[in-house]
Amino acid sequence: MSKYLRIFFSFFTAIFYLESRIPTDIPDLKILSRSPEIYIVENFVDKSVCEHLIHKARPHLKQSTVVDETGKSYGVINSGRTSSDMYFHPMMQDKIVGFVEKKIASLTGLAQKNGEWIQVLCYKPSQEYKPHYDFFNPQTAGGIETLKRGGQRVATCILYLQEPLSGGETIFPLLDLSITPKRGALLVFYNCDENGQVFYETLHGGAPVLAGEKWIATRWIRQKTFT
Ligand SMILES: O=C(O)CCC(=O)C(=O)O
Repeated sequence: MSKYLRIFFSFFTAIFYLESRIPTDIPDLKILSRSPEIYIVENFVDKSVCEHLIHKARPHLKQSTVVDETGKSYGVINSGRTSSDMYFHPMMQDKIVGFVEKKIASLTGLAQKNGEWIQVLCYKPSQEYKPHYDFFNPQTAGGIETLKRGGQRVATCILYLQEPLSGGETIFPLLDLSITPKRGALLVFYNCDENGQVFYETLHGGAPVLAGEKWIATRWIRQKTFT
């Protein structure tokens, strides 16, 4: 490669890295995709944090729902999402929940106040979340309603609290990516750019659990303060 070509490529690469929202110098961080940005941080929290979140969440679990496209209610039961879940709404938050929220904000550089309440999910054998998008559709009444609460979901952060014995991978079918849950690891992906332009490659889901129980905590981060 000629000297000029090399200079051109180094310049281009430098610009690309400057624009990336993937943090640098984080131990145990593995980049899974640069566009859209997807990465995982192993050992993000320790076992005691995972166990605490599961213990606190367990008595409050209810059948999971999805955004109601008609905008009439907050959530509707959908055969594509068969897990159970609960939200750590402000009345239920404690030191550990605050610790996780702060740690995610510090990793991503995205303000803590922009995060939705952490949601803990439990999948039992055969339960799954079929491929879907986390960003809201501004063409539907439900999408318009949810967008009012802080804008688009810029990032999704999935903290693995307990790995199932088998199955339950987080999958990105359009990117041919499959992530095996590992307790304590945090998966982060960006659903849109800074202007809210969505990334259709982020189609993702939770594959059916085949044995054991899978527990995760999800933190979605909006463009503005979540209300
Ligand atoms: O269960 C998983 O691995 C994926 C969860 C998910 O898709 C979500 O919370 O949006």
